Amino acid sequence: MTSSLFEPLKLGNLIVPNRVFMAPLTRNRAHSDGRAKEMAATYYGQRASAGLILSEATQISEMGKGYIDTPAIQTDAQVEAWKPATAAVHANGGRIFCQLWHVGRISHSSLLPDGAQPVSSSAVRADAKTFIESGFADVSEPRAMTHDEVGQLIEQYAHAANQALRAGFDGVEIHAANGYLLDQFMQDGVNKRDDEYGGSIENRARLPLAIVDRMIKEIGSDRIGIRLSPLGEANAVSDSDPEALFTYVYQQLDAREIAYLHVVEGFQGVDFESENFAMIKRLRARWHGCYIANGGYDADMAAAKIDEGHTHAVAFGKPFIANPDLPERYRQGAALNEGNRETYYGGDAKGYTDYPFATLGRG
Ligand code: 8OZ
Repeated sequence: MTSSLFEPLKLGNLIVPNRVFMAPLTRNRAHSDGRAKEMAATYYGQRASAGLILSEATQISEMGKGYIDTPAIQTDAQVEAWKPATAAVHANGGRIFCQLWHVGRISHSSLLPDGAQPVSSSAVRADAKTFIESGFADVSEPRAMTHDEVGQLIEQYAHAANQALRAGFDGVEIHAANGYLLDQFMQDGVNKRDDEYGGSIENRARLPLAIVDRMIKEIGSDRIGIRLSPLGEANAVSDSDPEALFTYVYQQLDAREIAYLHVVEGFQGVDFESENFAMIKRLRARWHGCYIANGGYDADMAAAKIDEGHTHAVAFGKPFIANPDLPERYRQGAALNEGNRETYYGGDAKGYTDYPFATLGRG
């Protein structure tokens, strides 16, 4: 039943051995200066049997940080800190892309250099919370990025893409989903700009597409994927016509022939019979490259949607937290470990690197 999960797949310049991908998972276990910790090497190395690992969201700049203890990749020290993790994945036969993010307005001044105000497309505060030293807090009031700052941001993405390859990642995924900065530019509930980055759909899509184009020049289209969430379910983004917006974005990305499109098809899970999924399917028809689906799939749902031609691979989140050997468990139909929610975000090795394997092997 689940055998289609174990067909190899060509993805960019890689051949991946299975379609059980590890979704990007924020774990808040980096040093406060954005260096990944040593134990990240154990964690990612344990999960190397994934067809592809998408790393936890990783900041491209100091202003891109929105939560405590998330990793970054802009400085050389941060590159050095990632090397043991990418090396461990490769030593165990795996592949890993670095998910590059900038949170935009989903941040708090206490996390930013000199207590700076977060930046966004426009000065519109999100009705959202983040996690800072003292616990959950409302996000801070943002200011609109200047036109010059948008130009600098594009360069910061290109720099981060290079740094990611230097750190040993096989490629990068642009995080343009879940209400973070690039979504704040695309969706008109947030973007109220009157320059070339605001207004029409073409203008609102300009920044993410400019980043893709700049990164293609830097590292080549084969090493670039992108993550989108057209349903706009997270972090208080909204759009007056999401289907029109994302139809354009999918078509524009399609023409650029990047390695893959990764779609959050449901933030709290996916209902294949829903109106939401009907839109996801209509959008899907605009994209001809490799597609990665995400959103509470289990092994049978994933195999069915691969067989139907809806998706090439599925990114699994929660199951990969608690099951380092998830592909093998799916292959055997073995029982899954339950994850402990209390250790999802922050903490030490407990709930991070201590979940048991079903089989003998990597530990
Ligand atoms: C959970 C907690 C913090 C961040 C996302 C990067 O939603 C995240 C995230 C998820 O894409």
